[in-house]
Amino acid sequence: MKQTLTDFQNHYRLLIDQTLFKLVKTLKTPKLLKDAMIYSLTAGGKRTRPMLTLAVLTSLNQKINEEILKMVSAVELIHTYSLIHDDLPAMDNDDFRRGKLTNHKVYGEGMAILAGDALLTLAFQVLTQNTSNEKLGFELVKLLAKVAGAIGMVGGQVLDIQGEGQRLPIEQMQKMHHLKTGALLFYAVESGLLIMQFLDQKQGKVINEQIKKHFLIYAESFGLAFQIRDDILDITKTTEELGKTAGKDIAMEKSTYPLLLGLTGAKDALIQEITKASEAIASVEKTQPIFNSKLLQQFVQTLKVEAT
Ligand code: GRG
Repeated sequence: MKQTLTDFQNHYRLLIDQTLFKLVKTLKTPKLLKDAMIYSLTAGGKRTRPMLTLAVLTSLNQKINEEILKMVSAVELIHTYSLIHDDLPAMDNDDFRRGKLTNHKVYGEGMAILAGDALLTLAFQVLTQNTSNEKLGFELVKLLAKVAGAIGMVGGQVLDIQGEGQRLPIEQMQKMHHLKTGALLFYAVESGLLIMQFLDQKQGKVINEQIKKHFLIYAESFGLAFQIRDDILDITKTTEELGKTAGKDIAMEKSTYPLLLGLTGAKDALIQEITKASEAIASVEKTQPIFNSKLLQQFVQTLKVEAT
């Protein structure tokens, strides 16, 4: 595989953007709602979650077609809804996200809530209407419902709210992050394995329990590393650099890795998770020559922060 992660991201970013835009643009729904949904969907997200699924599929030699692009985009609809709701005055109360005004600042609170609701439900509609293999559609819906809901991201958000103003024990903070941020990233990897198992008879067979275990260790450590990085950047970058209010975690008295471990401790924890993910994915390559770990290795390395 000659392709670098940057080439890969440049190529698929455009395709994911187009897929998401089309999914909403073609809805027969009031223009105002559509505008509010499209506003946040096209506000410059990095598309980390669908990109991660595509990297899993590509690492296993799966060709990407239009149907797969729709399937992998569903999680981005959920992610976008979660950010719109997270920014609301009743939650984190943010005016800016990705350098732009938050959804409720442009469309008002009511419309922002509804745009989030509509994106959330659209994700499941997309999976059921665009997956020709019905059993695969069902399995993806089942997994996405689990990671996005009360026992996943929403549950994590509740633990986050309950933890405000307290210094949580590290295990509790980790559990909260594992659900709030980790669950969708975990889905991004696991859904890639599911797609392989259902769509590619030959390659899908490669994914035995041992291989799956390594991928899921990668997914879990990727999720934790992603959050530790986010916590570090919140205190080391400016609002302009972040595109959202810096220092928000301290202002809202949230438990973060730098608060509990110190900045150096948080950076060490980040390196530990990146190494764990990297080793897990390297083990797949050792046992499965058909698998090329390059993209997934590069992907997790993008979570490093500069040492100071
Ligand atoms: C409202 C149910 C509900 C859940 C919200 C995801 C989430 C839960 C809150 C977001 C708060 C936050 C900043 C979490 C840290 C990790 C995170 C999800 C960062 C944003 O994800 P990126 O960097 O965003 O992938 P882009 O802008 O690239 O799409």
